[in-house]
Amino acid sequence: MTLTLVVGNKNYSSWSMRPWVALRGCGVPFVERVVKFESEDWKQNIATLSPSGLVPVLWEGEPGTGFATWDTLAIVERANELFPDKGLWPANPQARARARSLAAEMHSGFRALRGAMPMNLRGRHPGKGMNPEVAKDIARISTIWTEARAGFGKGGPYLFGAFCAADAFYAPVATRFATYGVELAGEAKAYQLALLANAAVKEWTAEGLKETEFYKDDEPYADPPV
Ligand SMILES: N[C@@H](CCC(=O)N[C@@H](CS)C(=O)NCC(=O)O)C(=O)O
Repeated sequence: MTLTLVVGNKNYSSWSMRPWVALRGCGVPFVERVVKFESEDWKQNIATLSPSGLVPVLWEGEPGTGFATWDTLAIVERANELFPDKGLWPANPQARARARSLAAEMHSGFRALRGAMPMNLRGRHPGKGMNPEVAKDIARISTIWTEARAGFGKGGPYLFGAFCAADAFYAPVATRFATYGVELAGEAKAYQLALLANAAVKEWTAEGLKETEFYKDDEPYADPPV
């Protein structure tokens, strides 16, 4: 049964990036269907391709008629059920619970950071978007990364040693820190660099950098190209 992951623009769609990087990084086989925001393709097909009208969506079988799972956390959980041996979550029960906590905290939190520093792989806006609420989010992220590395990360460079879905959830944060020139320190910085060097993160990023669409809503710090 073919799995198809429906995703949006790779430069901008942080929600799309998370399950794509999780599945690719853990070796779950899938094909992708990119639907660019505001495109004719989106207008014509998103209602068929996405029950929620949002991306990402994972289809088992034919996109549009097969079985759909939408929303990033649900997609990762479904992929984990289909491929329990791919290590989407750590094997150790406490590490697994902590990995889910970190992914869920990303999923439902860090609104200040997400609002003021939208994902934009090709953008470089050092210093933009910083405010006290964003600084609080960054401090919290730095703390949970450092604690996960110290408590569970002995077996490799990632939060729980080997790469898992929790890392994928923070991949768009690692790229935001590069876009907005956020400088971390110590173990958090080392982890950010390890995440940016991950092959799946690099593959998604390389494809995002080729995109040329410009969406004003995602570009609060740039003027449209002339
Ligand atoms: N909580 C959802 C969020 C999905 C989401 O907001 N997707 C955005 C793109 S990053 C989207 O599809 N926007 C299109 C629209 O609002 O029309 C998830 O985790 O998948």
